[in-house]
Amino acid sequence: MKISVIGAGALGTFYAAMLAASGQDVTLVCRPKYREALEKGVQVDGVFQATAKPRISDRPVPADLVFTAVKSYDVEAAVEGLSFNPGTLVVVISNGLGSDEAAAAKIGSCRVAAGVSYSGVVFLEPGRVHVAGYTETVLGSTDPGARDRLDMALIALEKAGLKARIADDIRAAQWEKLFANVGINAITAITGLKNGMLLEIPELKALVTAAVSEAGEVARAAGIRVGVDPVEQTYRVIRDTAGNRSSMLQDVTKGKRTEIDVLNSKIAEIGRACGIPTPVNDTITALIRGIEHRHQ
Ligand code: KPL
Repeated sequence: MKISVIGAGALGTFYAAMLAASGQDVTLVCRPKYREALEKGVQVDGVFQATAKPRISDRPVPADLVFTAVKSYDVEAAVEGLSFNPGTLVVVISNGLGSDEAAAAKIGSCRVAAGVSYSGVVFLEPGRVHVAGYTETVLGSTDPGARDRLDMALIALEKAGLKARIADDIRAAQWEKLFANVGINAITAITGLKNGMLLEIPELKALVTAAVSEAGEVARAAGIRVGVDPVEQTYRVIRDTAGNRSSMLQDVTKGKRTEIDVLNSKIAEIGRACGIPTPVNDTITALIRGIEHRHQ
């Protein structure tokens, strides 16, 4: 089976290295400027250790299983150039809501699954990442055609030694992860702190709790049946990824655009549509917008 991983950021490098190190046929698709560095090999350290030499390409290659590990705002462009065989499954690994639906609108929902990744992966340099904590990948699709192919992705991840499972209700699974991202990402990006500090500083713990409680109310109003308590779930993810620098903290440190649109801002947007006020998420969104403007 041919696997391709699109995106050589923290998550893409992590998945490509783990899959290739387990002997699977993997191509890591990256931007041309990273090609030379990645051709020397990729390396994971920390909780997982792996070195591998996946094939490197600066354009999409035909594959049976594709993992996209790009930012939510780059997903549509990433799937646009793909070529498929009749059984190809594209697993869109992203934070927030809507990326898999955007991919499905471009390439057809029967080819698209969503991947929810709980992975404390830190990008060190092109080809090198550090895993600071617990990792798990939850897979699922709302399309029966894609659901039939999910085992292919599950088996590939398990062969790579990665914890993975298929969710019956992928939308609920995305919301469960969204709660954690709403509580962690922007507040760590604003404060510059690692995830674990959010439970150490009482005022920040209260802020996390307020942001996630709002998100829980919005989910209920939107008719999402989540199987977890939003706040407890967020505290659990904070503990599991305590040593991690969140992806948004890594983005603002590099002066990059953040994923606020699909996280706290998305909660505010759905809240408005459902008539639920979200002052805490509105404020957090405004602060991140300000930080993004610093770099323009
Ligand atoms: O998904 C993450 C992220 O940083 O985007 C968590 C789980 C919060 C780990 O840092």
